[in-house]
Amino acid sequence: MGTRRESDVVLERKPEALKLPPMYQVVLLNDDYTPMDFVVNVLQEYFNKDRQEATQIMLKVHNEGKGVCGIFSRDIAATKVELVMMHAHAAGHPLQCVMEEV
Ligand code: TYC
Repeated sequence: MGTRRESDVVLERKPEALKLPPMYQVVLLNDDYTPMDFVVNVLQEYFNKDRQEATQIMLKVHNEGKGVCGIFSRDIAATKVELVMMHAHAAGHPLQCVMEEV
């Protein structure tokens, strides 16, 4: 109690159990070969976007190099990345999809 000296200050860590789990954004990367309509379909089928929002995200990726498709728990994000990559590569497209901690 009383006056706190600088040497008394401790950094308190949030108890582990109360921390929220980390979230991950799934990101599409641009390339020169994957057709635009294929990317729009991916956004509709795997990320539940309507055609208009899917087109906006695809154009953002095309113009800026990357774009966020959605934010998920780690397992859901990893599954989305895997499914999108399998679908793209099975169709012969070099589309890249990655996850990044938010
Ligand atoms: N740049 C591609 C084209 O001109 C379109 C594209 C958009 C590719 C988004 C990948 O994640 C991507 N056909």
